[in-house]
Amino acid sequence: MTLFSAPSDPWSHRTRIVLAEKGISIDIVSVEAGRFPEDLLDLNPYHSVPTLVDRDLVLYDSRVIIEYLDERFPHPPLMPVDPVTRAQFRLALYRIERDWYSLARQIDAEPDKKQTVKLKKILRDTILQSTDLFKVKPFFLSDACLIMRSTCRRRRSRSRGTRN
Ligand SMILES: N[C@@H](CCC(=O)N[C@@H](CS)C(=O)NCC(=O)O)C(=O)O
Repeated sequence: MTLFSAPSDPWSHRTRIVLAEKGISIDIVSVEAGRFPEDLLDLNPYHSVPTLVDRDLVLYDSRVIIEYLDERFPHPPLMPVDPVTRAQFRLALYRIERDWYSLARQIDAEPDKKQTVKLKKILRDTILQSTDLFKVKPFFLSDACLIMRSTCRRRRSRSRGTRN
């Protein structure tokens, strides 16, 4: 399995968090935005990263890739079990995509430095406004939200010099 991924691309990052959490071994092809290799351009009509190649299957769009990985490698499961929490989880992802990722995209595309500083401040403020959401439960949304939980756990173990 191969993942085309860009080092500063948040959509590639979230795909790689899922790969790491599930312990999936994969070849990572690191590409630079705007300088994609021919094989990636041939595989993906939208010319975007992340792009996953699993034998004959080619997937693009991080959400599509992440859902495929979660179904193909079910352990540990990243989605909660009950429909209400699943829906809340999807809604939270949708809001993060609309409110945070859209700003990240604008920052990336903005040529003017002053405007970039402004946009970064808006993004920082938007994230800070959400801190109450993170305080509601010990981990984002619920105990079932494994992506956040494992990321936090991984960071803690790293700072303690242990891994679990
Ligand atoms: N909704 C897509 C967004 C992917 C996306 O916009 N990726 C950017 C990251 S740089 C990209 O590949 N842009 C095309 C380019 O830079 O040429 C996803 O979730 O994968």
